[in-house]
Amino acid sequence: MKLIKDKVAKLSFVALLITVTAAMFYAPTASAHGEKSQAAFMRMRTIHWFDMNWSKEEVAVNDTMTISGKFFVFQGWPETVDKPEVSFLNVGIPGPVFIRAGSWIGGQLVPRSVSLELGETYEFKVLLKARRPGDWHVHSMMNVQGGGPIIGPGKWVTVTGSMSSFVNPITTLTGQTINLETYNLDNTYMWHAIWYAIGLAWLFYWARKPMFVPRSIAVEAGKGDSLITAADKKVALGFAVGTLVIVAASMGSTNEKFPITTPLQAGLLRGMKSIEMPARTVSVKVDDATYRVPGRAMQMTLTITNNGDSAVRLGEFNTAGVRFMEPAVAQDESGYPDDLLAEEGLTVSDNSPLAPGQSRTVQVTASDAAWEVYRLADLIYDPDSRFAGLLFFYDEAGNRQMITIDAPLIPSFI
Ligand SMILES: [Cu+2]
Repeated sequence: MKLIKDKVAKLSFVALLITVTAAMFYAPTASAHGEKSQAAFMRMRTIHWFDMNWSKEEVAVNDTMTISGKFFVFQGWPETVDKPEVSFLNVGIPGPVFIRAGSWIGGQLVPRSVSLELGETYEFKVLLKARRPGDWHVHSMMNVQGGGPIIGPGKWVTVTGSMSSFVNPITTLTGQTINLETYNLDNTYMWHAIWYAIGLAWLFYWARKPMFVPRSIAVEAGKGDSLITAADKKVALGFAVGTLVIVAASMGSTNEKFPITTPLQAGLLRGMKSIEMPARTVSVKVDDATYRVPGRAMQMTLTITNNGDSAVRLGEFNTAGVRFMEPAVAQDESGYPDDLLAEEGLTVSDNSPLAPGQSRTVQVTASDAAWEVYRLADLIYDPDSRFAGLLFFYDEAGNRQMITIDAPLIPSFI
């Protein structure tokens, strides 16, 4: 009976091993990446992405496209998230369906982390080369140390062609041209197989002996030492010495084959060039803001003062990549993703041009299903229910001015 139990235990162990191994090799394609489950305050109060442009909606394997735009590093950065002192400009895509061929902030190449300043606006561009065919949701993204990935708006891009034709040629510093996609792949497979086989041999050596229950009984009876024989010790020593010999020999031959190597480059770039934004001549005070849950609408009372020399009108409210437009003043012609664009989402109780020197209190409503679809309304369940966003004002000449707002949001359930 005990023998059968032990056999069952062993078989289950092997089955578990096979399952875990299989799971490592099985990775189903994910079509979205949880952008909606990222806390709303993270998306609304950290990095504000705007003027986004995806250069193509369809791209063939090996062809390139760019995501470009601007981002504003919100000055009211939440206390619970680390400041963007070590940040990395990235893209949010489902796995390596594109390769990032280059990224720039303020025209400077940023292959490494950068330090960003709160309250500054930066211009960015990411060059992508298509690798895997399919429909992919392509986002901009900022990885912030201690803050996690902060995702920007996403747009669907179709990659056509065949992945087998994908190439990624680079020239090394020693003048050799290699295809990174397949470079030394056989060697990689071989080493995985070797270490896997050694690991399996080690497991099977010990698994053929009594396991779990008999072992536990022996240890409890104070006979734990008798479980390991002199032969076992020799085998273990053989494994240890063999491993060291393989590592030393292969390291020696690799050093001989590749005498020149450089370490992976890391470090921090400081003093990134930010954009000089037009001087702010409009000031906005948020008197109150409520979110009406049944109407999926946010209502703000704003007191707007125009200190400039041209009359202004409110054209857009942008938060977490969702754009609420006042169609009489501003329309989108950039092909912004539909689900993030509320073309008629912004209504202003009195949006007649506000003359220079004048001040006016208005009711502004931003309504769209996106509040719920993008789970921005979850904000109201936060212990610190604050919202933030960008307001865009336009003067008579069509010049745009960006104003940030940041205020508590009070929910209304009726
Ligand atoms: Cu997405």
